[in-house]
Amino acid sequence: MIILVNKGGVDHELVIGAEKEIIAHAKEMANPNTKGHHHTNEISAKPGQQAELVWTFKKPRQYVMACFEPGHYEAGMKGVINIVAQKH
Ligand SMILES: [Cu+2]
Repeated sequence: MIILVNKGGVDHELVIGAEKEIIAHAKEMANPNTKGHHHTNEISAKPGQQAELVWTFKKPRQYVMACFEPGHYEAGMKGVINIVAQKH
């Protein structure tokens, strides 16, 4: 489980997935013709609040978590999660 704690003064979100996919989704959401919709791979928190996301990493690969509030991703609000296969 991932807990997003917003200690800042503006809204933030956390979207998780393969980088290409979440960037494509961010562009889609930035289009004013797109009706708001919610995905299971994203949570958001207002200032002083927190949100929880339960996420299962299905395969070993690199995932990215990022915030797509306007300008945030561009400002570097992202992190990389490397999932590696378990060795037996
Ligand atoms: Cu943000």
